[in-house]
Amino acid sequence: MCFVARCIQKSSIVGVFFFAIFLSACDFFPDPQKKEVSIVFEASDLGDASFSPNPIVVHFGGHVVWKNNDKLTHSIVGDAEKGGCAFKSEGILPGGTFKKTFSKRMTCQYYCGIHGRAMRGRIIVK
Ligand SMILES: [Cu+2]
Repeated sequence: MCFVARCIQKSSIVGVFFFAIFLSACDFFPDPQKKEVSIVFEASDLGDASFSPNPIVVHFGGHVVWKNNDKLTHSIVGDAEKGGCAFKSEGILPGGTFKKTFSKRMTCQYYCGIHGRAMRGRIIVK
């Protein structure tokens, strides 16, 4: 094998090695500011059980990522009538996600913009 080929091979092995370390570090140190909420299978009319976990506690400045594990599209609407969190996601397709950062300490109620309050959840921002 020529010198250049050997160099390239060596550097890619080193690259893969560091990339693997980087990936495993991500597993060991998950983002403490990130909380994931599942929109559960057949969530449409499960009430408080449409989201899991529910309620969820997130630290001030942290964010919540909703993952749609259902076969229908849902959306997330912050319930402005019940506490001061007014926000609205686009439709979240099956398998899709929506991320929202919370920078104020509060309790936030939310529901699905498509199925209404038959799907509801709560976020406690500490
Ligand atoms: Cu829905």
